[in-house]
Amino acid sequence: MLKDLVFSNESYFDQILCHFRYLLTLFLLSGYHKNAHHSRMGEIGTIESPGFPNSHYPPNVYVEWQLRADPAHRIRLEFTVLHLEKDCNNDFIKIYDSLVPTEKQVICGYYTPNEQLIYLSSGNVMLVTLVTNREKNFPGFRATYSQVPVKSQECGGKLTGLNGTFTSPGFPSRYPPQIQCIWDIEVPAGKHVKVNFNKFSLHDPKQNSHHCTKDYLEINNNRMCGEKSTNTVHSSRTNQIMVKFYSDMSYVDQGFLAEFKAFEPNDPCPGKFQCDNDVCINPKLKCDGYDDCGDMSDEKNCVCEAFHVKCRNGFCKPKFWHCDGVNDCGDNTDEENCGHCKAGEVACRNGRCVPEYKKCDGHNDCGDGTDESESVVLSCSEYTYKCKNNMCISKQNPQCDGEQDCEDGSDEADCDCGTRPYISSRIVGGEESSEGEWPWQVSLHMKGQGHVCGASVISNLWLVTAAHCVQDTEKFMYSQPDQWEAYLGLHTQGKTSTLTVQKSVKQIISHPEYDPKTYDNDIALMELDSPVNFNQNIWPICLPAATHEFPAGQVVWITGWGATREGGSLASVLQKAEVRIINNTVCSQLMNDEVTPHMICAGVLAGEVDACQGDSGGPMSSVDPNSGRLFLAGVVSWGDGCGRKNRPGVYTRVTKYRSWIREGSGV
Ligand code: 4AZ
Repeated sequence: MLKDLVFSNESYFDQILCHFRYLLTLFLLSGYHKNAHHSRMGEIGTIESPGFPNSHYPPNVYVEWQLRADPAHRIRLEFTVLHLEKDCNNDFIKIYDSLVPTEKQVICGYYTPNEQLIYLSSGNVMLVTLVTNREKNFPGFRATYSQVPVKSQECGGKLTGLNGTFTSPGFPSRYPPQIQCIWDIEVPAGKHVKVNFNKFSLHDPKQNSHHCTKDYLEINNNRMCGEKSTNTVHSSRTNQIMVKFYSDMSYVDQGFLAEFKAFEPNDPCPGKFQCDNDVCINPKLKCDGYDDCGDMSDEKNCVCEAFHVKCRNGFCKPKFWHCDGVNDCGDNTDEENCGHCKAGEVACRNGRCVPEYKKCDGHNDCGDGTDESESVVLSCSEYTYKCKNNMCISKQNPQCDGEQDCEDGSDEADCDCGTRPYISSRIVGGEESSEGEWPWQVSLHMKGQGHVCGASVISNLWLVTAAHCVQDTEKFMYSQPDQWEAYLGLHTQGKTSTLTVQKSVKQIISHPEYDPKTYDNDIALMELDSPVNFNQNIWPICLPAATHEFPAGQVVWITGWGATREGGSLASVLQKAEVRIINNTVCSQLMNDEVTPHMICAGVLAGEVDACQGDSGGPMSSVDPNSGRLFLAGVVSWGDGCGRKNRPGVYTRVTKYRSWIREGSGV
């Protein structure tokens, strides 16, 4: 999101340097284009990068668009498509709150919005520039501009009554620079008032969120900035509260959406549980093992039940979280007595235990490097990553993490995967995804039947799916490539866009040891009849190395158009759901000992969130915490119904098939 935008509030020297760089850029550029537009009331104009949407933008161009509005109006600029090179030093757009590119107010960057991307000017002018360099040109951007009366976005004032909402000016657009608003909120005498933020995003790369001097919100004399969770509540001790919002001339963010509510001072949460941070929650959520308040206060002073682990610090956590590799208690109680390592010891990946004080002491005490965060070159084992030159390193999941660990750089080769070039805008218990959020997700249609299975894009020619999707039945020849149509870049079934590509299938390679009785080795490769051009809705996911670890407890995402409840009908819009990896031993106990080492389980053991019929073959995507890239941790395979309690979904463990995939597809 906005974290990718870089704002420069330059010093005088920086400005001169910047201006010099700017002139040099113009000198070196092959194309220099200047456009001027005046927005009229009620009209929406469009600006787009050269060649858009038919071709990628050209190399070495500087294009500028001067946008003007009538006096007392702001320019509203909304990006509908934005797909530039990720490195902001190479190709970038800058948006200025003036007409010349020498002013301080600069917003620059590459962007992967998952919300609306709208900018407002503080006055009636705005300048947009696009600079591209020689290499790597991408599809570009399209944006609409219009004018909005400043008056319609006036902010602040007196708010009265029992409840109401207020927002930063223009929300959900980015608020304009240089603005100040003061809201005076007053509820009936005798009551107190609380303000709850449903959205709060006042991020500025030049501002520390503990010291808010640039853009901030002030409430009860407390300044807030940065990002806040939706569980942020401020209460008054009287029937009044004052809220002040300030934005400086630099970087802008999306702002906030706030709600105020009067409450009885002696009963702040009628019928609900009051958290220490003044949030009110459903009383059923107290002591359920989850931090529903956001400050853990609903998980304190609990009496643990038989299905709980009793943490020393008083928390109760579901028993299934015992020894899942995640310190759920906070004091590690749930990760103790998990086998052989004693308290105060580190468990090495190779099964050894070493004293905790030996962690990061520069010695490879485990022997496999687990206790040292830096890469150590070792003899190869199942716990090490093998570089192309056959050297092995100890670092966990070093692949495409942005740091070169292998001497030959092979851990950082072939890394154009697992990112989401652009996000605009079943699964049981999920929610609708945004367009472009899962660009590797494929919908496999059987001719005459429509959507049957999911798949994942791993290259411009190859997909990974489940073997059980491509087995013949009495009625249908699912193993025949000519029976399938693959839809890439699809969001809503039946609604193709210019970014959707339909491909025929040339070849299907089902795993030769797929066992239809046990679902062991439930994986297949599909070759498209011709290479697909990647776009913002079509992009490959990274394949994990054989030694990549997806530890129990890690959050992963499942996506698909499968049934939204057991026995239900397929989803029309691509659904997503967040689940956690479950330890194989625990999973096998829950699933009748039917989970093999070639499988990986994930789910929410409380039920309700799961993959279901029609999601099969689709991805279980895991965000690598270091690089932010998504890796294909699993392929939706089987389960006992959908969303049942203590019945997680079972997925094909992709790490087990890394070399099989390479042999079959070359990827
Ligand atoms: C299926 O029938 C299916 N709950 C896929 C996943 C799950 C259940 C059924 C997991 O394709």
